[in-house]
Amino acid sequence: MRTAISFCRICSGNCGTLLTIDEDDRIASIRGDREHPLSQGYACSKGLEAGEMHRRPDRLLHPLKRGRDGSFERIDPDRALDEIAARMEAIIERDGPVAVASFFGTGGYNNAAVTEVLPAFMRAIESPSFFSAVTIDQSCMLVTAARMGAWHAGRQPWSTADVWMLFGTNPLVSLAASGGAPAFNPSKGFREARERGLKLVVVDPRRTETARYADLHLQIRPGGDAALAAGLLRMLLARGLEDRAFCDAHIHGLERLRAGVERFTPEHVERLAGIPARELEAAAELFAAGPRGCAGAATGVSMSPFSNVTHHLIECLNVVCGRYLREGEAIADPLVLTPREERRAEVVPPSRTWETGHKLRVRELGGLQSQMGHEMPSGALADEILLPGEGQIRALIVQGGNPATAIPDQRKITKALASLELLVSVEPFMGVTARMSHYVLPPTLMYERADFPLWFGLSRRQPCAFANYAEPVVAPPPGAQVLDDWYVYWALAKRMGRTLEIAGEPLEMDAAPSTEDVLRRMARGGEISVDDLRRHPHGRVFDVEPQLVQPAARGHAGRFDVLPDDVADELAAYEAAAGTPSPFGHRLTVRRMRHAINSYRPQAEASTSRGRRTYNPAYMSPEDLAALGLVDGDRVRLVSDAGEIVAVVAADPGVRPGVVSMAHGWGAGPEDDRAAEEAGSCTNLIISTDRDCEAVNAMPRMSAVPVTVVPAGDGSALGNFS
Ligand SMILES: Nc1nc2c(c(=O)[nH]1)N[C@H]1C(S)=C(S)[C@@H](COP(=O)(O)OP(=O)(O)OC[C@H]3O[C@@H](n4cnc5c(=O)[nH]c(N)nc54)[C@H](O)[C@@H]3O)O[C@H]1N2
Ligand SMILES: Nc1nc2c(c(=O)[nH]1)N[C@H]1C(S)=C(S)[C@@H](COP(=O)(O)OP(=O)(O)OC[C@H]3O[C@@H](n4cnc5c(=O)[nH]c(N)nc54)[C@H](O)[C@@H]3O)O[C@H]1N2
Ligand code: SF4
Ligand SMILES: [Mo]
Repeated sequence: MRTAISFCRICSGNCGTLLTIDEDDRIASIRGDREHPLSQGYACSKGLEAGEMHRRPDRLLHPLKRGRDGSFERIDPDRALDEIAARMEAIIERDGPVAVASFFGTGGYNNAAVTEVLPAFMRAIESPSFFSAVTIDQSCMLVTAARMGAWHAGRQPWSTADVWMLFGTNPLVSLAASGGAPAFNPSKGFREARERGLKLVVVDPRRTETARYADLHLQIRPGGDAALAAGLLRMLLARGLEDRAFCDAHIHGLERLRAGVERFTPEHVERLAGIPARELEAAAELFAAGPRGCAGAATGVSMSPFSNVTHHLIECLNVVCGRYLREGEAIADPLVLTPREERRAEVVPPSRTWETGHKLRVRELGGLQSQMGHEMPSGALADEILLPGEGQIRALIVQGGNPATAIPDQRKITKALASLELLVSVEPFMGVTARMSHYVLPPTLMYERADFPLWFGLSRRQPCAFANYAEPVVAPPPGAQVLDDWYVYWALAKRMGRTLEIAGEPLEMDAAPSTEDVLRRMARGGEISVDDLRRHPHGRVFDVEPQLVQPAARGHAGRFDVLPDDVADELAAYEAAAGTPSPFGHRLTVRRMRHAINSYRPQAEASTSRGRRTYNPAYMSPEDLAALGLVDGDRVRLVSDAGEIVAVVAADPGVRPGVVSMAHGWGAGPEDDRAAEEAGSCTNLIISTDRDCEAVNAMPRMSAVPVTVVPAGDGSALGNFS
């Protein structure tokens, strides 16, 4: 037995872990690492049981090729790469590089090297067809920054905040960092902040684990957030609670905003969002009192209808109250492994990235600029694949994703994927997308490879100047032919005679670099070297020179555009839609489950034996269940305007009546009629990408989806869809 120090890469928490490894190089047990400066011993069941993920009997250990009859056979890794490269080359030759696309999923993000190498591969083959989970996740944030502008120095941090308002996020389970809320050991982070006096407002139709820490929980009607944010803005502006000096210096269109939200009186907000006037007032007062703090949102907002205008208005709360770092203030998280970026007290003006650059043929949709490059909207991927003619996508490589389950309108996206000439999955398990792929290339798993945490090279995500490095601590299982994720793209580029560039410099293309070489290439020019970092296996908060916000550049004239025309139009359209009565009785809302990451359940084998749910229940309030004559465990049909699924209900007194709260990423695929109790139910079978999509980024309406709940009797012989 030996022990090893590492960190978990299943979700963005990146909790420090201590592994016990047996004589056969197998992970015997995992504990949370108390000496990890951020997670301080915290780890969830997924991380504690990740040893099982490495040795699950269904883990893929050899590359597979699908035959005509749909069955898979092993193929030598080099041969698989030769064949894939040759097919990509032929498609590029015939149809141009646009025909070769990639989809970067959640399983790719927690692997630092591939986040650089896959975009480098797309640049090397000159293909603009880059898609990722970002555009079906929280791309409203990118849209807001590109339409309103963004503050170059970033927001005020959690550590000095007096108030925080969270819209549609449950970091206690998701470890999502909404605008800077604690994403490392979140329960401790929230508890300690409360103890020092931080006031927390949580806006969520469900009494979540996070809402338990709230001073004020607004149990909003799903999809009501735009009305609430507009009502809050109206109240703040009417009472003169804005930061006048900041508004005068940095905002364009404040009077337009004031006029635009004028209609959102407390009565109107109550009608649209179900929030009583006294709660609206209490929230406005808490937020305005600050004086420091922030409003942040995540998937409950980004997936609801009119998500872009909603997020825009939420960010306006920060803008009008000037909740940003000013000249001379210290930045919480200076970068230590890469060169510091200057951060200035100025507005980065709106960029409207989708108006220039590559466009899809579908609705002429443009791209969004993320950390990984120019991203095309995944909500339109299926249509783009299915639309014949010049520019059609004919090959797709999926990096750690499961688009067949993750992208709404499952029937359409699976039809599109099935129509491709070449579909490749870099994927450790046989999920719905892998099963459809021509080639499946299984990767090493986290404890088998060197890595940085997810937030590598990204400032504004960590609470301090923290850095960490993981060594590979176990070997892949004996005989396994697994490849480090990034290597796949290097090997394809080499075969296609292309040179990859990282941080503006070419990567060695004659002989494959090691994973460590790639990571070293990413970490250049910082104050701390990888060698320094490796002397601190628990990770370290580096005592570096403080980084201060610099003054605005000379002559800088950027301003926040708080209510551009398209945002005003969306607000009017929102109001009209929200005020229209619906024939559907309930609203289906998104949520996360503790033991799953989207469609990925790392401890799948262990779940049944430990009594965890093997499906995604439809959580409803006990009153709603009683009214429908249902009890916990009954089957229902959930009917939307796009289809219907069978689901199994569970009572949750924390769910607002009228709401069906259900996780996505379940179900066996549209052609597989395993029961809802066995495989779960795929909510994306009843979500459309033909209507209710955002204009800019094609984000579908994935939460607050109108549904009717129909009791399915004793449900015998019902499949997971009908
Ligand atoms: N209706 C509805 N749809 C949604 C959402 C919703 O809330 N509701 N949420 C959306 C969101 S936020 C997201 S991010 C997307 C997720 O969309 P995807 O990222 O496409 O889906 P995941 O299920 O996260 O797929 C991750 C895959 O990575 C694999 N994997 C795990 N570890 C590794 C690794 O080390 N290497 C590689 N190569 N693969 C690995 C897993 O086996 C899994 O198949 O879904 C979106 N879709
Ligand atoms: N355990 C676990 N952790 C995860 C994941 C997982 O699947 N499981 N997925 C990861 C991924 S890919 C992502 S993107 C993040 C997401 O991280 P979060 O956005 O924090 O996700 P949730 O925990 O689902 O929180 C969303 C909340 O929004 C609420 N909500 C739904 N509709 C509305 C609405 O209309 N208005 C408001 N105000 N609230 C609404 C839901 O009730 C829910 O509590 O989590 C990541 N972490
Ligand atoms: S899955 Fe996320 S929260 Fe759980 S141990 Fe791993 S990093 Fe931490
Ligand atoms: Mo996500």
